[in-house]
Amino acid sequence: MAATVKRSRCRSRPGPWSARRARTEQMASGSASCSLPVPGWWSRTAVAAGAATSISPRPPIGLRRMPRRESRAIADIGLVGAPNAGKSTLLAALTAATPAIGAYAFTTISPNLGVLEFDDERRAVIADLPGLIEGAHEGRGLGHEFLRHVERTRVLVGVVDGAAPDPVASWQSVVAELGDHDPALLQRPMTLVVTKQDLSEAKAQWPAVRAALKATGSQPIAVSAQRGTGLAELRRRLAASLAEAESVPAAPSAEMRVHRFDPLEAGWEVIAEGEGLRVRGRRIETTAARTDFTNAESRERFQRLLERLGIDAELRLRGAQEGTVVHIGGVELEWGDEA
Ligand SMILES: Nc1nc2c(ncn2[C@@H]2O[C@H](COP(=O)(O)OP(=O)(O)OP(=O)(O)O)[C@@H](O)[C@H]2O)c(=O)[nH]1
Ligand SMILES: [Mg+2]
Repeated sequence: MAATVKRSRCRSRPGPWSARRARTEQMASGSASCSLPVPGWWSRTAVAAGAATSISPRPPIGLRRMPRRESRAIADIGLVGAPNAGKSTLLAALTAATPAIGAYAFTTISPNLGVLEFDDERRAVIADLPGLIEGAHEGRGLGHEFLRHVERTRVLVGVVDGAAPDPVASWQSVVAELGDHDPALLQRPMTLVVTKQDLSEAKAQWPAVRAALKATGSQPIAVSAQRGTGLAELRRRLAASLAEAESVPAAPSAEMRVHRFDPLEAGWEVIAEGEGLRVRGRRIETTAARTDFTNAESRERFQRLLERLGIDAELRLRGAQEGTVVHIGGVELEWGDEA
């Protein structure tokens, strides 16, 4: 049975990654949903990919809006690579997680999460994602689903099987799938590891693999997840990548923002979408994406912005009522009635 997490666990804590950590730790433990009975809101938060949702008691007054499906980050760091590359083994080597590991493709079909602890006591959640095969961006091998998991991480670790017959070609096909799905994924900070270096095939190929990957602008690290070699360097790089990711806005690449004509840059509009409504507008979408809906103060701030911009009133005019789903960027909110 799903336990209800204490209110304080759902509050953001100081430190760059800790608020997300609070939520993803719950997901990692597979346990709970945040229940934050704040006036004006009720909370129903997806706790893990495919996990059941839970609904907190309704507040006595006001409108209720809440995220219907959590579309924000599942983890700070995502491990990406071809099937069987060694992603789950790497997760197990870096964290206390105990994912299934197998000498065959698609051992992992939903993300495994672990908590990576840094020397300075910071922590980050790391997700071992299912393997990507050629054609993933067209949905092959559950590719669409797997690529959506990749979207929901902030920095990436590319895991290259150093003992594969052609490690570089196999990695390049993963890169192609990421880019075909969304070119912005390739703009994310990414550290490349070439793993299985305890095997003689991997050791023999390493100089050529390193040279080929360096030629593409990467600085690959040789690791053996089984022996633990190279992991200290990987941790250092990840700490730096996370710091870099914190300073980069969560929006698409700067290039897209500069060149794209966006009539809604400064304003917003409400349009019909399926049986629900969609609010479009750069500012409101960006704010929605950055709002931690598990945090009561953040939710209230977001609500005040909806009211201040007049979006709240427009939604009512457009017929928003009990159960209407309102999409804002990748976030879904459910409209509740007024008490
Ligand atoms: N010798 C050696 N074998 C490794 C290493 N890392 C992974 N393996 C082996 O490679 C195989 C695949 O490992 P996994 O960690 O399950 O690979 P994965 O990338 O998670 O695979 P999928 O979940 O199927 O995408 C297993 O047989 C592991 O034991 C390593 O550092 N050294
Ligand atoms: Mg795996």
